[in-house]
Amino acid sequence: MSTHSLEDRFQHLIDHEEKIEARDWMPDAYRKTLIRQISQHAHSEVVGMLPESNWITRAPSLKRKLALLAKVQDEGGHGLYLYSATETLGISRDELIEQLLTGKAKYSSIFNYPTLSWADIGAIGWLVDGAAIMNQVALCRTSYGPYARAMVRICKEESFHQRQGYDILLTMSKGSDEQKEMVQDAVNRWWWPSLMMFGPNDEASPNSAQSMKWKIKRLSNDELRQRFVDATVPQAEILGIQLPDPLLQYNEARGHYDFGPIDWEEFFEVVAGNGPCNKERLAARVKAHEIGAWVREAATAYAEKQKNKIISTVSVA
Ligand code: FAQ
Repeated sequence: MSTHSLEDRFQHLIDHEEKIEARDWMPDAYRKTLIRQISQHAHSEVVGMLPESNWITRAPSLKRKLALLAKVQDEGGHGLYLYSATETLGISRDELIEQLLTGKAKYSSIFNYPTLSWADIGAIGWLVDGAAIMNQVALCRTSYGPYARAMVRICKEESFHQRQGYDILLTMSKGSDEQKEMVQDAVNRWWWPSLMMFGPNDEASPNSAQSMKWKIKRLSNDELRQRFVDATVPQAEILGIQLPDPLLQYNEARGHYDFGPIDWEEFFEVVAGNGPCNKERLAARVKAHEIGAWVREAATAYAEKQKNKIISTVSVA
């Protein structure tokens, strides 16, 4: 079949809501876009463990510690599903990790901000996992089968994460004045970076048009951001806190909340590596990789031993 007719057939499958699987023909650019997006997503999950793990030893009760520990482990698991999904596209795990550790690959801007108080753990669950779910529910219908299937399980776990975060904030918002102030302070710092997670405005998003045509993305960056704001404002009212945006207001005519301008200069600075914690996050991943070298070596030696055992059993037989 000519490349032209292969492309027609590929687009026809997508237009008819069929999933593309690893062995199917796909245009190089589709493969490349998926490797970029899924691996950035995997890196985000793994780097995303760092800001929260910082609070495991300081969680205020055994119950909170257990929930946070489970959440951080879940994020590691999400990274593994997503690295596996990326590998189905013909790139090795080693290459992907190398791209992260050398700073070549991106990961979500949000994880370059510090966690200064226990309320930050609540704010991450409520806002960061909340934004992640908004984006990832749409990705359960993405056109690449292995990615879509990984997202189904991830979304179930993210929804628990969002609730545990909200529960932390709800408890604190019924507590002392000092606790209420901690909640407000955390939300003041996490609100705008959470809106940035959805990526640049649609007109400034170079990948969106093609990714929407291929149904890798099902909703645009701005559509998802708007849905997140609409869902989150009523939850902030229940907490009794102010979202840090004087322009936030319900627009009857649009049926949505209007919100103020996002500081895109800050976003691009963070993505370029100049956020408050970029260097610290990357250094932590490099250190973990170095410390874990013996585990990889031991696993490789064990696999080699097993292989030799099978070969000698077969040759004796
Ligand atoms: N940070 O043309 P677009 C989580 C880059 S998981 C850094 O719009 P696209 C779970 C983008 O890569 C959070 N870079 O790009 C958790 C592109 O650069 P490139 C991660 C960003 O791909 C919770 C350039 O800007 N989620 O939170 C960001 O069509 C709590 C132009 O942008 C995912 O990765 C950003 N925020 O749309 C874990 C979801 N936004 O590569 C622990 C999957 C954009 O061309 C604790 N990804 N860029 O040089 C997606 O849905 C998409 O990739 C978007 C970006 C929507 C993020």
